Amino acid sequence: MSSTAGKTITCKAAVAWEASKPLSIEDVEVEPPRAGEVRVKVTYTGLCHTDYYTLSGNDPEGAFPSILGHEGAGFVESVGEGVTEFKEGDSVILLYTAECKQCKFCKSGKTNLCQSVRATSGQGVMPDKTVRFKCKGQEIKHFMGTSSFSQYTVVSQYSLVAVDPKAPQEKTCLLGCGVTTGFGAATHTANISQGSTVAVFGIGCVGLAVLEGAKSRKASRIIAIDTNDKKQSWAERFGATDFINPTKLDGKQTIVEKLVELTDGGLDYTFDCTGNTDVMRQALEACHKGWGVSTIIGVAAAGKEISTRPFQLVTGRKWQGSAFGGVKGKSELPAMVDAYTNGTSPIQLDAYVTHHATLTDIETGFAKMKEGECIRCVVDMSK
Ligand code: NAD
Ligand code: AHE
Ligand code: ZN
Repeated sequence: MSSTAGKTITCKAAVAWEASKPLSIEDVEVEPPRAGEVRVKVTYTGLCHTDYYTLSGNDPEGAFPSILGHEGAGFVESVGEGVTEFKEGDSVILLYTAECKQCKFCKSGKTNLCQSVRATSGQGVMPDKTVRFKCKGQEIKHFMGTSSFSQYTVVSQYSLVAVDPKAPQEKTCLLGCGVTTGFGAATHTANISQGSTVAVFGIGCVGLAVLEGAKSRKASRIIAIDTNDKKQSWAERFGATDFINPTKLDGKQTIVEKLVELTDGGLDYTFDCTGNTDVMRQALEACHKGWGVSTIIGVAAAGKEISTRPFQLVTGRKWQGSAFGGVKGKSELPAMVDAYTNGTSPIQLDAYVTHHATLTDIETGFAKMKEGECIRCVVDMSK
């Protein structure tokens, strides 16, 4: 048993005291895990746009003060009463989309949206409705059931998965959100079929992973769309056959008209990876009449709504969404990690990591992300 088991641990964490304010590195107290919970020493976490979105105050579920972060990996430090699936030292990836294998959703075979802890994680509390973090005498909320911006975090036993300890956590942390989300949206949610045409709007981490998913399904044409020209070489490296910057069209055609012309009536599959509701509409309307399917992955700000003429749907286009790529974390991440370690993965995981930061300078990492400079910034939580 670890020397810290059963004791409160004081460690560093990036605390979001209030919306739209920089994160503050603080000493936080992390209580031991209670029944059904696991305490994890977080080694690495990716920075995802959703963390920034919540910090900016645009998340209806945002609660402050809180410890954000949901793309984390680390080691089990100790387990609470009744936890048999994990032991001290296990190498784990945190799961913001939990998997309990027992709830109606998990048992349905129709969705990855386990609801065992969803209501409480959305409120920033543990399943017993209390918190495990304290700072300066004040209770600090959890985030997405993970809170990976802390050197130690406590999560439900349903919100983590053990993976091959040989896999480097500075890379596998990305499987906790962005990469799995994009790849799974292409291969699970949309289930792209061989020979089909695909358009991906927004070539960040998520969009690149959609491209890799489309490539792995042998799509015949994969069109990447981004307002940033620098994304062209990235897109091509990850499987795009074409790149369009919609701001550089000659003015005679909209992006939808251009795509419809290029693909003889529209695409078989489109994906929004921007979070912009106008782009979501473009993605839907660029789909082929009769069968095109558009998948929304981007997270839109509070108050934003999507719209289109119902005729678009009446005439056979389908609109759907995807969370965590439709992937069941406990059931599927271990094999994704194994494919990475044995060199058979269709995902170029290492290439997604363009920037590094330490916990102490996590704000610099956020700044790079906001400037659109990085695909993923991975934070070393030990420094
Ligand atoms: P990112 O910011 O790295 O990438 C977004 C890309 O979209 C950028 O390259 C940007 O230049 C481009 N873009 C912006 N406006 C555009 C426009 N009008 N037309 C075309 N391209 C445009 O973000 P990311 O990390 O790849 O995440 C993408 C979105 O997915 C975010 O909204 C994020 O919150 C969301 N997300 C959702 C899930 C999920 O499970 N549904 C998981 C992870 C992330
Ligand atoms: N809290 C927001 C919704 C945010 C959202 O849609 N989150 C995505 C994951 S983003 C990861 O980077 C998701 O998985 N949603 C499904 C779920 O159960 O949260 C809001 O609008 O309230
Ligand atoms: Zn994310």
